[in-house]
Amino acid sequence: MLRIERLELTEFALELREPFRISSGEVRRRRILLIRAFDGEGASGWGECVAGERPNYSPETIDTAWMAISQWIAPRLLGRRLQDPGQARPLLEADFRGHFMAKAGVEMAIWELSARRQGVALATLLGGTRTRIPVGISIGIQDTPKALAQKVKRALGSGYRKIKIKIEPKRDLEYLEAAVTEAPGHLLMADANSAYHLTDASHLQKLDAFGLMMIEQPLSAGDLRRHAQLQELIQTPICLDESVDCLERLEDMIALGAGRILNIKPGRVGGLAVSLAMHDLCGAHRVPVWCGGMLESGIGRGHNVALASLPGFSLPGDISPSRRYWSQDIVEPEWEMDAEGYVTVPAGRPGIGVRVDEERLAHLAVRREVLTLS
Ligand code: OSB
Ligand code: MG
Repeated sequence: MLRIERLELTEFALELREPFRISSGEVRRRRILLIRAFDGEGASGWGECVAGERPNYSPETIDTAWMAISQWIAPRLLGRRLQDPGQARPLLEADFRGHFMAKAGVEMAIWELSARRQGVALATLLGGTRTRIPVGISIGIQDTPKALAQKVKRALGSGYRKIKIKIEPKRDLEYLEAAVTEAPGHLLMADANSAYHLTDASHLQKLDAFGLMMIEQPLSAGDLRRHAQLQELIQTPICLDESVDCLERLEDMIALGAGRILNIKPGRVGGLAVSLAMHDLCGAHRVPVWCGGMLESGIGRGHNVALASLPGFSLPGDISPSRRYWSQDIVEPEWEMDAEGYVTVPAGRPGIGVRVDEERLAHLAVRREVLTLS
């Protein structure tokens, strides 16, 4: 039994060590929204909302999420008794559409709170079995193919087990050509973040020559049927990201053949309960899954590591170590990757297994709100 007594929201920002550019925009400074849930008995848990500053990846932003949490989510959860953290999500469903990133940030804080109350690792609470997670890097769009080739070479040398290259029309074939001079195609994949249209099918067929692991989200989020048509025309397996924000969309993906692989981001799909259901459904249909990333701080990263410890996460996740993104993360210890390209699941420690540097967070905070009953 668990009662949510208080929710605390904090916004702060971390400077990325290098700008991260996708087809729809660039991030240099990551605005981050953290959620801390308290049980009123001395325990608390952390969550992170993955929404960006602008609605270029999804319709939500960090500011819409803040409003959704304080106006709509908190009143549905505060003071409620939950048998287990899996009961949080249904309370946010019946009369409240969308805002999955806002919902996820809070739901994940409740899972972490629950794990800490029980003194178990979040990975264990979720049913995780892996002790270490294979890691992939996501490389943003570079100014030149040569610059990309250098990044790919360095990533391979660091041990990364999958290398994802952001592409867009006019920055695709030449760039992938440069990438395959440094790494074999079966370690490479491309992510278009919805930059293409079905009318580009004959162009996208040219990507088949690279033997990529997959192409992620070539078309718009709503284009499930068009993704299925595209998959008929190309050899490279399509992996969906933006398109699948709830369990029903995953059912549609499978039924239509709109994608052969799923990128599960708990922050995109409304949290860990939905992620578990997606993991199970994909397992039943033999759809490989992996855990994506959203340039999270060490807190969101901890949730992703815990989720990726489930047995079905057979492909490397976008779970790079803290150093890849920040000169200093907000957690201790920072997330690290070994020379073989694995992150270790912190099995012996409760919750996500890392400590939040609260003093530094207080120093960096630009906005705070405490939500309680009354
Ligand atoms: O499409 O997977 C994506 C980051 C921001 C927005 C969208 C995406 C990404 C990434 C980063 O690819 C993955 C990471 O956190 O390392
Ligand atoms: Mg993606």
